[in-house]
Amino acid sequence: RVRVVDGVAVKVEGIPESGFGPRGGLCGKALSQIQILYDPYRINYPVKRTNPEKGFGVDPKWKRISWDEAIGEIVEQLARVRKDNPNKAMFFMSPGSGKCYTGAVTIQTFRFAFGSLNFTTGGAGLHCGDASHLGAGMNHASWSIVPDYEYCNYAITFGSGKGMGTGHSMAMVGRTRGEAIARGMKTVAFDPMCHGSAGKSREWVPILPGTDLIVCLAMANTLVNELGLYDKEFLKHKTNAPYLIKADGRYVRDEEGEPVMWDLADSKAKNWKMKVHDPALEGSFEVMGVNCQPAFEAVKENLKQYTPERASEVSTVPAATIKRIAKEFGENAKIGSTIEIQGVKLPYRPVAAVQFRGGSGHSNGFHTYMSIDLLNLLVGAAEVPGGAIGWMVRSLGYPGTGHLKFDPIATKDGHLTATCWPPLIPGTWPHPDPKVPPEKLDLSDVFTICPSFSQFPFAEESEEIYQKLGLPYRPEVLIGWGSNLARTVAELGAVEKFLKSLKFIAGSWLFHNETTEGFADIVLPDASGLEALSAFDSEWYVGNNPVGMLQHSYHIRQPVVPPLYERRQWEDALVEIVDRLDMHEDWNRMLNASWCQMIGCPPAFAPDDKLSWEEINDRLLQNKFGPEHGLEWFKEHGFITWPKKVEEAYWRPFIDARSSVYMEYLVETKEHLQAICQPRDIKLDWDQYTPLLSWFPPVTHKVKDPTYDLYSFSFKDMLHAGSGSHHNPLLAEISDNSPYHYRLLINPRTAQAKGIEDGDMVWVENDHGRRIKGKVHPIEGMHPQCLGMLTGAGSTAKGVPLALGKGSCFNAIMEMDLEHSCPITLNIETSVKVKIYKAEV
Ligand SMILES: Nc1nc2c(c(=O)[nH]1)N[C@H]1C(S)=C(S)[C@@H](COP(=O)(O)OP(=O)(O)OC[C@H]3O[C@@H](n4cnc5c(=O)[nH]c(N)nc54)[C@H](O)[C@@H]3O)O[C@H]1N2
Ligand SMILES: Nc1nc2c(c(=O)[nH]1)N[C@H]1C(S)=C(S)[C@@H](COP(=O)(O)OP(=O)(O)OC[C@H]3O[C@@H](n4cnc5c(=O)[nH]c(N)nc54)[C@H](O)[C@@H]3O)O[C@H]1N2
Ligand SMILES: [Mo]
Repeated sequence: RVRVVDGVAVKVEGIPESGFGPRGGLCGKALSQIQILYDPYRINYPVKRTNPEKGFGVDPKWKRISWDEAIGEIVEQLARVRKDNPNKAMFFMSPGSGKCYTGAVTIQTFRFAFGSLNFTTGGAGLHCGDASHLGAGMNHASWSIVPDYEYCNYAITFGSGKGMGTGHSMAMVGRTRGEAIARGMKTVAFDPMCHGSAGKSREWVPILPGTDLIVCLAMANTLVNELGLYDKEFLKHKTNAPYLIKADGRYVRDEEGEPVMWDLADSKAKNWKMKVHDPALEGSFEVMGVNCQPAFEAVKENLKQYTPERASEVSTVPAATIKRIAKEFGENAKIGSTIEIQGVKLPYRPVAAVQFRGGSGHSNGFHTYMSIDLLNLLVGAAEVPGGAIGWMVRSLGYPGTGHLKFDPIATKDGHLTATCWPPLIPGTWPHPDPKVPPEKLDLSDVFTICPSFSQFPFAEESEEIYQKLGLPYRPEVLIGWGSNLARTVAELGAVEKFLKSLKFIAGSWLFHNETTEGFADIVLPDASGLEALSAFDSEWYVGNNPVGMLQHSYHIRQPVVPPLYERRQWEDALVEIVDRLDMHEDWNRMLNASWCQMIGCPPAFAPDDKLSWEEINDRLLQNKFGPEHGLEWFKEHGFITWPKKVEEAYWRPFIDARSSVYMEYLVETKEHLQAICQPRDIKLDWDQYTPLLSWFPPVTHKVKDPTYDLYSFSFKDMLHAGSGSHHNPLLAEISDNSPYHYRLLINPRTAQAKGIEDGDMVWVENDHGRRIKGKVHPIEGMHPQCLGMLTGAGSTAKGVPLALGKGSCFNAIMEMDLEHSCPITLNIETSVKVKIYKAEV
């Protein structure tokens, strides 16, 4: 809610009546939106590059042009490639602004209407989501998970600031977390640094980057093999633990091709579609002449090798700590207990283990995510009160219309599948079969478990791999908004080379950044969050809605002042592009498919509709909430709420679908992918394609040269959003006065041993010779073998002078190739092994 005095916005406030937020409080980023609105460095007019040369640091020689001319050039380029091959146009967006859902929705809808398979979010997802979204999608049907803070008593985070300054729906999660702490919840943070999450937790467990996997396997081993603390009922009926597997690792399947379990109740093999009373979790059986065992038997056996002592050697976490936390987690789960909510009796499991970019952003990301989540599945703490819960994946409908109705369901092999997953993004279940030649630039049609945020086409090795796989075309045009992908992907030189290879780059931004200055041909002046209209911001249910029993809330965004100068909302410009390309039929079809049918609403758009951005928003609101709740109603009321039912919040007991403790699908995917990759000499770490969750050292742990003795990483901060917030005057002033924001943080004893003092200028160099410079600041809250720096610092863009030259750009020392990626999800390795040495000042 924004206070406007005499037409001038003066203050941003929270909305106490809405449960979707902190009930009134705000973070610094929200408060400083006013500074963005009136910043004198904003882009106010469309501009065109007149310098044909491109690259980091090149002066674009901007020339102001009219909106008509700017859209005209974009349309000309799009029309040209659409006739030739629409896939030559790649579209992009960023989650880096507060309008990310609106932007994602519209650009995705547009590119599918346009006919292109190519979309990128740059570094987004590649760093943070490939493993996390895949894992949450597979096991929870949701984009991400959090502890159900309303009921949780014991929460562990593995590299995640969820509710502590970062992560999704931070303000809402932060409030409910705060309330839980006030009533005594214990929080434990595994993190190399005592900052966002660990600094706000009861217990900080320092850990080496990339080793959460072995710690979780050791905790699972302790729970299963030592303490016998696991939820047999949950494993039997809500996971694939009882599915019978053969010696080759595959399921035993019946005549219908369905996987089977052994029902102890009547000593028969039955498939998942039948009523199985008491499926066996242990033992060995003979079914249809085949010797087999329940998957859980294999899981249990495999875990035995991961002793807390072994995990301790790798991770530096003391074995006794691993054992104690495993025991506390298991005991606090209160396995077998129930709770009554709204008169419904439900399992009560008040513990959760969650992670995000810090945990799974590694070359062992898949196994890491799944092993952390295994802790939840072992004790049955998933989508029940107190456990790990996802964002909204089940809706029984808005009561006034019955629309907005969707459910997670069981599909292939009885496995859980999300149905309101963001349209057109792969990643949940079932995974398609890998195929060649590929059609998509991100190669997610080859690496089909990757939720499509990949290093391709940015990586240096892209061309070589495209040739090996026979990708029949190359991109020419890049269009979108917001992202600063030139700097936020990784390996700056490779990204520069790719961006220079394109014929035309255009997009909409608030400020210039390395991407616009170095590479864009046309830059449009976007309207900022306070100047924009959107009913789409609440639209991404699985990633951006009230969790747990917090009531359903659907908010709109509306301009508090009209856009200043010639600024214009990007979505409004996009509708004009649809118009000028005469794409209405395709556009309306995609609006219906993605934003009506997909979420249990009737279609709302006719093929020949020619609607403005306002009219599209109005149509969608009426479609969901009835004709009396159109845009006019929402402009007056801001948001609509309705109570949540327990069956929606805690759907697990009501939905017959299973999560995985055993990744059988990897056996087949490995075979199919090997058949493609091996004859073409494409190397992957095939060992990771094992159905049994296992320890794989990340690439940083394979660096042999002992002079590279520090694990470096970057972290996010409550005050900043990616690379885009460092120029904000309010935030810049606070950051300039903080000793942490723009320094290289190391442990005081590490500094001393290296003869380095507070304020010394050093080089940070990786084992491939890439290096960056920065000023050291020693802090106690840093693992002695680590070096941390703030994400998004180190700007070189002239258009944002308050950010220019502050801090170091971590991405400049990140490697980007298959070796530095998770071979299953393609998540990039976000930790870098480095050495540091004094630099000349
Ligand atoms: N304020 C703010 N909020 C944001 C964002 C933002 O830029 N600013 N960005 C949004 C986006 S796009 C994302 S992806 C999320 C990211 O949300 P998070 O993943 O919560 O944030 P990060 O700071 O990237 O990483 C979390 C923690 O992981 C630690 N870490 C690094 N490596 C490891 C490791 O190997 N193991 C463990 N256990 N810890 C490790 C870091 O020290 C850090 O404290 O936040 C979202 N919310
Ligand atoms: N070293 C390192 N690199 C990282 C990360 C990390 O933690 N460390 N995090 C990774 C992750 S998780 C992510 S998601 C990506 C994020 O990387 P990006 O998607 O590139 O996001 P930002 O860096 O926030 O840059 C967003 C740009 O959008 C602009 N912007 C902000 N609001 C608006 C708006 O309303 N409209 C328009 N048109 N523009 C706007 C900002 O000015 C800024 O230039 O970075 C990844 N890269
Ligand atoms: Mo992200």
